[in-house]
Amino acid sequence: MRIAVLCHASAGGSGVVATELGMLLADSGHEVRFIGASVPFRLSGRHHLRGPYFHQVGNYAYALFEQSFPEITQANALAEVIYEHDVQLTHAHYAIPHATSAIHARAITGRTRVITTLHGTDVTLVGLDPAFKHSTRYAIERSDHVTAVSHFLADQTREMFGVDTPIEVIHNFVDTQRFQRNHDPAVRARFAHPEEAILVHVSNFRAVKRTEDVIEAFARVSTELPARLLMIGDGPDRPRAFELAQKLGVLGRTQFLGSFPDVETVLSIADLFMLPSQQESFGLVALEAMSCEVPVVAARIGGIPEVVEDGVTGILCEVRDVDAMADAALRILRDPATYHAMGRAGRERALTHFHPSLILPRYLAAYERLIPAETT
Ligand code: GMT
Repeated sequence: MRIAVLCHASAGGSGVVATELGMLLADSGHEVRFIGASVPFRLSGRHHLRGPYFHQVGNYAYALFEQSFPEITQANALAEVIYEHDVQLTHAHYAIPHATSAIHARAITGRTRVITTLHGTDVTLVGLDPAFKHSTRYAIERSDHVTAVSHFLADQTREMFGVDTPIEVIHNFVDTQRFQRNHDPAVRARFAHPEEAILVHVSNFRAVKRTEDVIEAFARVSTELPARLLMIGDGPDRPRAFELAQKLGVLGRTQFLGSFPDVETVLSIADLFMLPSQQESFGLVALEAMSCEVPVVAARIGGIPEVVEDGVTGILCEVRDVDAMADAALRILRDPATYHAMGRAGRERALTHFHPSLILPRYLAAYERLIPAETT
């Protein structure tokens, strides 16, 4: 099948899912083309002659225009790729602007079917803003098929937008080969002494991630046992998290490692993963941690309970309840039996519920319903 993919290139779960899915599809013989302003974060260095291919959307500036029009330039670039490569199906990850661009390109070309995957804030936050609400509803209603990454998100979409469009829930997946425990003490030694616990947080440091709660919870944990905190990613709240670490006297035990694509190098040696988000439609990075046998302490919010099994693969706490999160972390880290059992259960859950071999066929079946096999 000839497939175009639109996604956000910046470090974030929707781009990760789009990229990993595109790689899997290309590996199984499909012709996959990413179209965007820049190469998606995790695709960097991985697209090659056999695909997935990357087509860049130019940034067109003209003196008369007060702003650029990425939705139009992306739709135009997609239309070009559809004409040149006879693209049959466009998979838009995140409603805005990708689904609207894809629908626009479909109207221009009279070709391609559009499948939209809703990821989170495209529905729960930004998509609901009056600046985007009508366009988001239009994108949902006019896509040929819509999927959501959790039951929570599908329900929210129906409720918030009052749409009766069928929404298929296809959970995210994790590459369990890539995300697995690394037992090499030398790798661990790069970040901590053997007696220290390693706590990790990964996000794009937006307000919804509540990164300061990670710092506060860690400050309490580290008064009780030797520990290090590794903060991975970057975004608007990073300076505030840094300042709080300084203020609470834990900066010496905290490393802000910035953003990099191979987060498994750190997750694979972690002892605990923290995700105190205020909103999270799925929590892909919690799944990646589970796949690395890392127990998760997270907020009981959104789609997280569909991923992290409370009391089994981690502990869920109320949003903002930093004390409960610190207690949960201590309970896990102080009891080796609980720690190992949760780690193993997390890995098992990743293998049995979120393995690519379970999820890829779901997407392929959706594609094939739109593009029957005899026309490919
Ligand atoms: O919707 C967002 O905030 C952005 C998006 C991203 O690109 O990081 O995150 C969402 O999609 C991920 C992949 O499906 C999910 O794992 C995240 O939970 C979800 N984020 C939120 O709902 C806040």
